[in-house]
Amino acid sequence: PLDGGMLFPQESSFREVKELNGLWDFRADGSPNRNEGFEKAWHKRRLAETGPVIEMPVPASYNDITQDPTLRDFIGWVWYEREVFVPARWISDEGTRVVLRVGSAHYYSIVWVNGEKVTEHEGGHLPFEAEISSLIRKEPTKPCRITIAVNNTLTLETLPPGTIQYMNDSSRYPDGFFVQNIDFDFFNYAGIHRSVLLYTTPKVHVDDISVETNFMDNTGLVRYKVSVQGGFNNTLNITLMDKDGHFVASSNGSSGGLKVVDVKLWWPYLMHENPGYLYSMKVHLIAVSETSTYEDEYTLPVGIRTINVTNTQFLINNKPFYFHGVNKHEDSDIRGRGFDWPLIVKDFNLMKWLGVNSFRTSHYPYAEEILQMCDRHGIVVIDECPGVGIKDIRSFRNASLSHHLVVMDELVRRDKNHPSVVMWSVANEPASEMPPAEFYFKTLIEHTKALDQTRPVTYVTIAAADMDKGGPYVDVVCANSYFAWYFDQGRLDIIPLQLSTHFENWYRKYQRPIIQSEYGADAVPGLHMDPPMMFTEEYQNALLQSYHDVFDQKRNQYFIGELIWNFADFMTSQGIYRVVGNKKGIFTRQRQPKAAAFLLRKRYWRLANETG
Ligand code: GCB
Repeated sequence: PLDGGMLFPQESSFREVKELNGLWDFRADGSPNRNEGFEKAWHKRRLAETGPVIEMPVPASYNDITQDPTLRDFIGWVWYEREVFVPARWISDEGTRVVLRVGSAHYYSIVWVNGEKVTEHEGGHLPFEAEISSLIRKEPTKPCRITIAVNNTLTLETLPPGTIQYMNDSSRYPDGFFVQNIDFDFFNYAGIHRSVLLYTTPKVHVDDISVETNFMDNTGLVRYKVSVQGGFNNTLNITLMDKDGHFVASSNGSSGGLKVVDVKLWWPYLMHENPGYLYSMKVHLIAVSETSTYEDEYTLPVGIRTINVTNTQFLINNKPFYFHGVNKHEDSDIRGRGFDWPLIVKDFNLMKWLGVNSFRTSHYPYAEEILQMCDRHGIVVIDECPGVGIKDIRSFRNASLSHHLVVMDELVRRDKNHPSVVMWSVANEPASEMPPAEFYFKTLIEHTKALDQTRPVTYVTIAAADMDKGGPYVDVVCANSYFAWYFDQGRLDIIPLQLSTHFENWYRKYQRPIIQSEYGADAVPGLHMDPPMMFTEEYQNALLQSYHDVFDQKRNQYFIGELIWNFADFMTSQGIYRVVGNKKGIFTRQRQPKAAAFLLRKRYWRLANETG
């Protein structure tokens, strides 16, 4: 189990937050062994004193910021640094705890403050933090220098995995020439992708909160657990308020239940006239130690809802839920995978315009701010960990599995309280037909279920039902397929037969509900042909339409959802299958609609009326 909680930083009367976003000094370590930064201890001095630096925005991927192809495709350590003034009151008040938090960095990070190492973290897409209170008190009058070294090298033990291949034929490749091999279809963007923050809590503070919700008839129940760090004599008061701030229920102590009379349930978008209803749970702490008194407060949004899965249905609040949604990426021009509010809000507006009620966080956990928006808007989420591209038999070994289990620990710890998150996905398209996959997925799924007993668990498969080894362990079958695209290219006429057979095989074997978790076709915007040909907007439309006809036949049986691949075009590595990235978006990378967006919109609003 992990040490401590990972509550989203929040301001309250007893907590402050200071964003460190903006321009940082930056240098990629281009030395042949990529190790000069450590040999010369760049963290000991200002980065600008150890060599040339450039300005780098945080948050952003560094890859597309400059005109330098070496930096775009860089593999190895890059160094970020900036100085920050810490408010004097944070330093003088010994009862204040100061924490440095990185929302996410890709992939391996080491953090120093004033030259002293404070933490390291393995894995992108998830937050990490370090308490730096005593360090900043050592040199109270100087600005505090934060250095973060980030390495994007992928190995067989990272998630996603990757390998480095050295080319040794000196008649064809220069000395030291290497390529990175990856088995996933998106650009390996790197850098500091989410906000870097300093935040404070009282020394004795609310460290973690977990809630589980239920209801019976008109009465809701919120069961909670609060953990506190430090203190002797802690008093915890818990107050639940409705959306308008009116008192609903209260309790005290570190665990208990709150009863909600005339409960307003959390409903998905388009399933109810008032979707995304959130209560606020205020956790108030007074801690008395031998010498002092501490006070802390943290407010958690709480949506009251239940999730259940039967052989044929996915139930939210005991009502069948049909997923009509999208797969996304955190991806856009220039900033790559960097957090960007205008992009996020635009995407939500587009999703609502489309009539989307759900999405999958393909292929890694998205920013917490995105999940908070899903909570508020009632957009249902399948929360996927970065287990993508597990294709090499060596990535099923124990060392890889151990890391995968830790990533699930971190993911569940971060996202457990979001009502929008209705299912965990532990992987995307692994080589689940390989013999070691059975033990691997059994262990991984059992582990995830032990962490969270309230949500179903799945992984997304591309294998056929008779080959797939992890199928017995999932609650919902999430199956991808690309009929008439990667196979039988151009032959739209085979879709009805092949897709029906595929579904029937899965259902017969496992009797689990099925989601079409990916399907689609590349379309280069503006390319037209009738009769349709591959890569035209007409072909994308025709392919989707053929899939939809089959979905509609299975919808009242065991078929519970459709997630198009993909919401928008996105960047990939270079290769003959990709014309400047993957073009299966129904929107362009700049979020303009292709013809398919209008087809989907018509369908989703119709489905909302029929199923909601
Ligand atoms: C898939 C993958 C996704 C790819 C997509 C494609 O099966 O899960 O990451 O981008 O197919 O377009 O090939």
